[in-house]
Amino acid sequence: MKIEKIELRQIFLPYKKPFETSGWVEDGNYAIIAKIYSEGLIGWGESPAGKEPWYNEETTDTAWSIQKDFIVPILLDKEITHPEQVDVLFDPVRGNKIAKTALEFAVWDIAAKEAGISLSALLGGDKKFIPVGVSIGIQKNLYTLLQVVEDYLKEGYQRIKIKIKPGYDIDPVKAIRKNFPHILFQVDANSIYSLEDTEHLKKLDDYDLLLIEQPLAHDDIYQHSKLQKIINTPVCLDESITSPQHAAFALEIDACRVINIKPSRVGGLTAARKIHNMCTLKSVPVWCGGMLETGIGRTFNAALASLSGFTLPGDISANDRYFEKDIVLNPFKLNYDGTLNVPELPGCGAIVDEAFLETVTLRKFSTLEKGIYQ
Ligand code: OSB
Ligand code: MG
Repeated sequence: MKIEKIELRQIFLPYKKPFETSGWVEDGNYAIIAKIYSEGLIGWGESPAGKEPWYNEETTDTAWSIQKDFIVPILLDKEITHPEQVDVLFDPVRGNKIAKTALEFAVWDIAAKEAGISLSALLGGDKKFIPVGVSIGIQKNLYTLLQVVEDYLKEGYQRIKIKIKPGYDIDPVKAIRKNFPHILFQVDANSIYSLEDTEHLKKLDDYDLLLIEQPLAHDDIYQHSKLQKIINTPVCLDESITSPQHAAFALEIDACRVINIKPSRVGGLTAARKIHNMCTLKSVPVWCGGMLETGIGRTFNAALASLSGFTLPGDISANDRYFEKDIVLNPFKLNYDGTLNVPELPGCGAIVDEAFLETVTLRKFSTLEKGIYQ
């Protein structure tokens, strides 16, 4: 495939409700949507960078600048024979994984469309339905939290994840476990604790949690191995696994017993699948996390989660859990058994509502035949 033209647009799509973690609040999705043209085909991608650098060091602005100045020029006019080449092409640009993702995704989308098969099939996925859960932000009190959990369980979500922070950890976990003794249940700390909190975190061992996600520093792996030696709850890494190499290191030193794979955190599907393959060989369970993506990014997560090693429910909830109206015409709907259908259309499967996309666009960039223009 020859990459003939690339368009970027930064959007703002408000969430139904603000999403609060241990360290920040998000009011909407500020992603960058990429559209790539190649020989009559169109590929879509999404870089779900935040407006502020609270999750990791990237923001919408840094991603925009890296894409415009470095990533787009690398990809433009290239002849790509396999989407795995993109990872190699982007490698000279250090870090900036979220920035790379939209373009990497779009090439995978075109490759699947070229082959006339779904992205899941191209990746080697073997599931038609993927089990999903929901990630619940910090609520104003325990009563509201229990209500929100109950509502999502009634909708059919298979697993509940709550965000925790000091002063809002043991009590909410205890309350949920008491009211819903048999549910699949896990917590996410988004790097708010330190090793000094080990004894406190050990109290979570009493509540049969599937895992605790990223309790310690966002850039730490070693201290997580010290924590994992003392607590029984499986540690799951999110923020600190930014490459297959980090995943290998973390598994080697038993810093985690589960990995949350977000393709956007590791630069795209090629790296994400490598981590999946590595974990499968070592019988380490993985699940697909999310970044509150639009209906475009969501399809890539779903295709990835169709691979056999994704045995735990993902944070790939139905679109209506996030948005009043999404930028796709075919949003994911939750099935009664708490699964989502893996898209079957050729490519990623998102049918983009381009007229609506235009109305939520904050800025645009396009390459033309000669040179790059804004
Ligand atoms: O830590 O997993 C996280 C959302 C934004 C940034 C980081 C995280 C999250 C979530 C929600 O937990 C995942 C989703 O529903 O997409
Ligand atoms: Mg997380």
